[in-house]
Amino acid sequence: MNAKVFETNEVQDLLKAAANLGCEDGNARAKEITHRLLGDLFKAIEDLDMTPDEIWAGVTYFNKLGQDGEAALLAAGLGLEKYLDIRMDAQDLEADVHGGTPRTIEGPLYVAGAPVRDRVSKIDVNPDADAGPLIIHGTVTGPDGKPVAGAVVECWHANSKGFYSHFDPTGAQSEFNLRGAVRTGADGKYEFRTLMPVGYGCPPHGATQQLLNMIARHGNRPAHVHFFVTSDKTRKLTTQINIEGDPLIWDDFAYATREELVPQVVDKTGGVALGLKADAYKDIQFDIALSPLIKGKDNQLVNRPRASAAA
Ligand code: MBD
Ligand code: FE
Repeated sequence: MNAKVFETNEVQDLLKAAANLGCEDGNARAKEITHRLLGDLFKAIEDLDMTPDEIWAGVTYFNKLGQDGEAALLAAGLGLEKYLDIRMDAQDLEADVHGGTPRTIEGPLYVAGAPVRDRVSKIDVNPDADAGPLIIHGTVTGPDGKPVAGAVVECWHANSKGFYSHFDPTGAQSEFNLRGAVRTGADGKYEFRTLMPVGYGCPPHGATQQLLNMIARHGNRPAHVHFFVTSDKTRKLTTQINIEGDPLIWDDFAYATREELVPQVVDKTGGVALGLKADAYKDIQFDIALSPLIKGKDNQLVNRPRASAAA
């Protein structure tokens, strides 16, 4: 079909009616976004001459996406979440905010409510025969380069199957396994004693993987560890580290890898004295530099619905 209808009054009026632009009631921002997104979709349907079959396949896809609870997973996989980071990075440059540990995406698997401990936390609760011990530690510094006391470092990561507690389809993990929070002391230091994670893969029969299969992409992430770092005097940092040597480090389906976020993994001994399950362990030093509040405020704090549980 070559007939062009998008620019006709009939279609333009339909868009305005659908977004309810003709009256003052309702949320003006919601109307603006609805009008724009719907218009962009209508235009794309015309430009690409999408068939009714394709449209209904897409509508059906949204139903499956919701049933699978994967909308936020798809947002990560399609680079939408990365795009938000690119925009925040650019806003920082414009506002002359430089340096500090780079942000990278939060992802959909955070759970609020992990127990907060002072300086050190052992966060592996469930045994995991296939995972060796790992210590992640470092110093949190502020914009002045000095250690930050009272910063809260939260971390969360997958087990040796690539599954996260709270979202584990096998039900094998207890609440907050491999999730923890540590408050720094005067020296700004934090430490997590845990087990080595393995990379995540999208649920093989879920909506996200279904789309990725159609476009010949994989749905895997390299092994990684997530962090939130908060303190009164700085902006909240959302970031991750990747485990050095993972073959997917530069092939992450969620585009979260950044050069500064691949710290060295060092072999160490003395784990038994530290309460680890073996004497030989892997050690990662990840120092965290926080960025300043802007006019006393965190200008980029992200509010999104997040899972929570009681510790
Ligand atoms: C993850 O563990 C993750 O971090 C992201 C971004 C998406 C899916 C699973
Ligand atoms: Fe993750």
